[in-house]
Amino acid sequence: MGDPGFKQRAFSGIQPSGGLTLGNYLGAIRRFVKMQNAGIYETVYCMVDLHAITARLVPPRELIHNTRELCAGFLASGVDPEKSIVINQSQVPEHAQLAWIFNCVARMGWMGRMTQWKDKSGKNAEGSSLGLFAYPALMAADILIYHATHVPVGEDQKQHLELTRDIATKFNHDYGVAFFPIPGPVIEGIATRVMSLQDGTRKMSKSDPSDKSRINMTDDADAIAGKIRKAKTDPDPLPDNLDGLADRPEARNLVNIYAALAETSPQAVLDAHAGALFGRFKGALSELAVATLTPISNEISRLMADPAEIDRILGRGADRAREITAPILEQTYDIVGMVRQHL
Ligand code: AQP
Repeated sequence: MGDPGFKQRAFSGIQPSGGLTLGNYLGAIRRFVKMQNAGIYETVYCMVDLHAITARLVPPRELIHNTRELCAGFLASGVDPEKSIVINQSQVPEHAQLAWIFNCVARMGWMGRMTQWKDKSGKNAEGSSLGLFAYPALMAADILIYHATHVPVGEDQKQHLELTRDIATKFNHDYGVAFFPIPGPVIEGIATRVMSLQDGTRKMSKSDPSDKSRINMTDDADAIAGKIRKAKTDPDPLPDNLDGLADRPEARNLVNIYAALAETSPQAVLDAHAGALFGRFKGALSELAVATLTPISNEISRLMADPAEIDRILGRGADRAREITAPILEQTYDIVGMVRQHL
């Protein structure tokens, strides 16, 4: 996986479009930390604030708060700014500059086929922002401005990553170069798609209008327990094997969440809880979720008490990032034929 001709570098980002959810944590951040600590990759992790304004106008104060809180969530979960480059997208202007070049490489038809565009624009494509339509080209730029080879993401981002590969391939082909790597997704584990607590067929999401549908990483113990208690389930006991969860999306989701939090397999969860009714299983899940998440939410609160320190970390991350991104943008401009003054 990844492109063997390039340095092993992982890039991933999360939108500060709302508070962090358990889906973001299990599907993305926890794996960011594993990749950071694997000692194989250079890792770059990003608050993608330019993406966060594509779907709706986020009030400026809210965007600032969300971005700092997201950064605090990264750090509280184990992302270490000494080991990883931690940045805010808008502070590294080469992301948006390369995105313009990619807007001219990507085809309208490619963008129109993206399921996220279809889902988020819904029946109102005419009234949606151009930024929402062009979102995947900016995402491609986020990744390729680092020549990243690996991208840890949840299942929902797989299609966008395929488009990133298409853009890199077309750029290389059109200009007759082997300049951009063809990055590979890192989608592994049981929590690549954490579902809503209220509807097991929909992804848990920060922008779901119902707060009961998700566990926020800043929820306290009572809120976590209350949401798990009210999570939609069915009247049947837990089965003893995975086939027994086939047509029970809500039950499967809670088993998967338990397994992901406990870092075990869904079958091992069933081995321990087969025959239990949901009242009892939810109690065990609450205990596990509270024990795992409370230290993180406490640490987020501690970090948020010193916003200047968060801004300093992001500023330093941007300086380190630009040592990589500025030369890659210059080389891209050279390839494309933009006149530069080389000193
Ligand atoms: N439910 C989920 N299960 C597993 N992984 C998830 N991710 C998001 N939701 C889940 C992963 O988190 C990373 C960051 O996602 P994002 O914030 O850039 O956008 P998103 O996927 O659109 O996440 P949300 O929470 O649904 O945000 P909104 O509501 O603003 O659109 C990605 O790696 C994603 O796969």
